[in-house]
Amino acid sequence: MSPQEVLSGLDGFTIEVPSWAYGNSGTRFKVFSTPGTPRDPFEKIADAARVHALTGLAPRVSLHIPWDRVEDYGALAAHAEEHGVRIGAINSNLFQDDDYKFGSLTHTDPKVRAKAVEHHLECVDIMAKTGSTDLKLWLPDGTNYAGQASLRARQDRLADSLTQIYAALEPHHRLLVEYKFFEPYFYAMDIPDWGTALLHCQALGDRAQVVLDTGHHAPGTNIEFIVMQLLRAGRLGAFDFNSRYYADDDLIVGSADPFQLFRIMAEIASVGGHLPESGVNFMLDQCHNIEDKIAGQIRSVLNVEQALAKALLVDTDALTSAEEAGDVIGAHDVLMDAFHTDVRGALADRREARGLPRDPMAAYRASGYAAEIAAGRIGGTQAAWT
Ligand code: PSV
Ligand code: MN
Ligand code: MN
Repeated sequence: MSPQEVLSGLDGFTIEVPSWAYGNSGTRFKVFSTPGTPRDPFEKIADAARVHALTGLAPRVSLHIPWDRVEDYGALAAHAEEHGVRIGAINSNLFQDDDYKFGSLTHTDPKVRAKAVEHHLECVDIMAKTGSTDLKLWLPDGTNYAGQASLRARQDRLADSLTQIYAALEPHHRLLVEYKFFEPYFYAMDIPDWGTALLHCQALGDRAQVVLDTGHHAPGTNIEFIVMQLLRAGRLGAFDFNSRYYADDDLIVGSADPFQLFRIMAEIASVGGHLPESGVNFMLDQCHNIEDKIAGQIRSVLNVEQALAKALLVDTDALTSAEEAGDVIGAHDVLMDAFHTDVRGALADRREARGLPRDPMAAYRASGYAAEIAAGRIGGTQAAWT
């Protein structure tokens, strides 16, 4: 097959961008503001639409409630459509309320749990108004000290809360459950790992699926193994892509370890998990504190595209033969050949053939958009929870 034929495997592949990547966010230390930062969700969507217009890869924007609360969600969805994108997952927020000091969906007090469930009902309502089909839940609950709370009772209360949330979904909605092994609590998170997330999803039903955030694992974790296992179980609902050196760094995906991103995408591509019908939502979960936000997002979606392109180049027949023959080095070489292939020219050709700029980053820089928003938007807001 020619490179262009192989790369036709990218047709239909899309990446969802987070609204919070366009706002000022990203660290519990100094948050550096960028000139032109959006002042409201409408402007965040306008910026996200730029990324899609230049790359053809990012037609959806995730919202985060309450950061993206507006009066008229229909108007926000219409605004997105006018800009050539649409609303993606609705992210709930359980980590900024004093009532949740000792837990939200796991809290011992039924009133606090009811409040946390109610917040998700608001999110489901927003889904109906915006056409979103994914409700994404990252549970920040956990404990700092052994004996602080009953680990088991917290799981039971969580299961009950999740059941109420799941019951509120419409038939075409999914519940995406994210896990994280540490932070904001450090002894035990209540959904620390993919096993816990999977068990809750399996108890809820088919439309409950796991979100894998690449920054939410201990150093050295073999993430592609988890990807494979969740795909086998039919429960890989989504990715939160980002890059990390130390913790949950939320940096540009593929920047620290492009090889890891390739290995993940190779697992995905080996079973067609990149195809739209697989249902895996490839989202970004990133913050851009010192770099230009729109450029950061362009680089991110291009990094994911590039990793997938390389993954599609893997000679699967040769790989299987080598694996079955016990040819350890031969099999590894097949994978590395694909990884070492420079696909940038072929991807530029493909973009050009689709009426997109060959070099989206250069096109963005030449467009004058950054200067335009810097001049037009004074006082961009702090978007996040730093
Ligand atoms: C916190 O770790 C976090 O980064 C989670 O990954 C969520 O997906 C995100 O915040 C937005 O709520
Ligand atoms: Mn995440
Ligand atoms: Mn995170």
